[in-house]
Amino acid sequence: MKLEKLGYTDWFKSNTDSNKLDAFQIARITTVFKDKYFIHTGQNSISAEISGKLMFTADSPLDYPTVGDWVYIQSFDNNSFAIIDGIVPRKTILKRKSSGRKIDVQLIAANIDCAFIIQSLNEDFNINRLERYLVMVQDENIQAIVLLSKCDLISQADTLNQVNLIQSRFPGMDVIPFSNTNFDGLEQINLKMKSGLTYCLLGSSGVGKTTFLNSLLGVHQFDTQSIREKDGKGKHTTSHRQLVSLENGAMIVDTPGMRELGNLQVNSGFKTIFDDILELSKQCLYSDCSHTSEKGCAVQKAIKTGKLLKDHFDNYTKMHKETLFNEMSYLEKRNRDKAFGKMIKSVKKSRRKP
Ligand SMILES: Nc1nc2c(ncn2[C@@H]2O[C@H](COP(=O)(O)OP(=O)(O)OP(=O)(O)O)[C@@H](O)[C@H]2O)c(=O)[nH]1
Ligand SMILES: [Mg+2]
Ligand SMILES: [Zn+2]
Repeated sequence: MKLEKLGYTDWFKSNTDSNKLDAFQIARITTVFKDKYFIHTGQNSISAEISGKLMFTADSPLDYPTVGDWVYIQSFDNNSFAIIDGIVPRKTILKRKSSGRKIDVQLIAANIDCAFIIQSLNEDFNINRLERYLVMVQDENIQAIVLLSKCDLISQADTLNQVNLIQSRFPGMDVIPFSNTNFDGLEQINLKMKSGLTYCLLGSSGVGKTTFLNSLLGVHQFDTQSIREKDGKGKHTTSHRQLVSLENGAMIVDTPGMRELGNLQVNSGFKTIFDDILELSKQCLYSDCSHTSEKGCAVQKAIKTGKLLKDHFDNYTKMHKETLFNEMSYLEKRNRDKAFGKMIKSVKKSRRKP
C-alpha cells in the first residue's frame, strides 16, 4: 500500500518539509493509547513513541500527534519500532474542551475530511446536541453528514419527521437514517463515501458507531455492547480512537462516545450555524443588545413572529456564554503555564551560573 492510499494527498505533500525527508520517513498515526502510538508507513503498521525533542518542545495538547496525523518518523529494529519526530501541518483538527472541570484542549482526530454525526432515532435524538457537533465540525470546514441510527426501532413516519425536523433547522444538510440490524440506508451511506478521504464517527455512547463500522467492514471486528451493559459498567465500549481502512478506499476513525461536548474556541463554525441570529442582531436598536428585554431587539421580534426558533436561540445563548467562559479560562491557563515555563527556565539559568 502506498501513502497516497492512506490519504497522503498533494496538500500534505506540499506542506511536508522536504529537508526532513533525508532523515525521516512519512507515516500516519492510526491509534493512540496514552503515550503509545501505532503508525502506518504505507507498508507496515508499527508501534511508535514520540521523540524526546517533540515531548520537551510541546507545550499544549495541540503539539502532540493524534489519530489521523501525518508524522515524520525514523524506524528501527527492522521496522518493528519507530520514533515520531514531528507533525506535518494539519489540514483539519477536531478538538473539544477536555471533559470535567479541567480547561484544556482535547484532540479527537486530525485531517478528517468528513464527519458522520450519529444520533439514534429511538433515544438519543437531540437537535441541540446535533447543533453543538455541527459547530465543532464546521469550525474546521469539515463536511458533515448526519446519520440517524436504529431506524429499525421506530416507524417510517417517525423517521421521516426527524429527518424533516433536522432539515428545516439546517437547510441542505445531508441526513441519512439507517439500521445496522436490517442494513437499511447502508448502501446510501456507502455511495457518499469517497476513496482516499478520511471520515470520523462522532456521537454519544451507544448510538451504534462501532456497530456501523463493523457493518461497513462486513465483519464483527470491533467490540460493541448493549446500552444496558454500558450503564452497568458506567463506561463506554470503545475506549480509544482508531483509524481503519475500508474496502471502498476510504478511511474512518471510530471514537469513544462523548458525554459532554464543550467548545473552547469557535469561530467559523459558530458563525455558520448561528448565522441567522448574528445577521438579525445587526438590526437590533443597540449594538450591545443582549437580546433579552431590550427595546428594538430584532432577535426577540423574530422569535415572536415565528421567524426564528426559540430553541435555536436558546442553544445559541447557552453555547455563546459557555464558549466565552471556556475561552477566558483557557487563555488564563495558557498564560499561567507560560509564566510558569519562563520561571522554570530562569531558575535553571541562574543555577547554571557559577
Ligand atoms: N436495533 C438496533 N440496535 C443497534 C443498531 N446499531 C447498534 N445497535 C446496538 O446498540 C448498542 C450500542 O452499539 P455500539 O456500536 O457499541 O455503540 P457505540 O456508539 O460504538 O458506543 P461507544 O463505543 O460506547 O461510544 C449495541 O447493543 C448494538 O447492537 C441498529 O441500527 N439497530
Ligand atoms: Mg464504540
Ligand atoms: Zn437584540
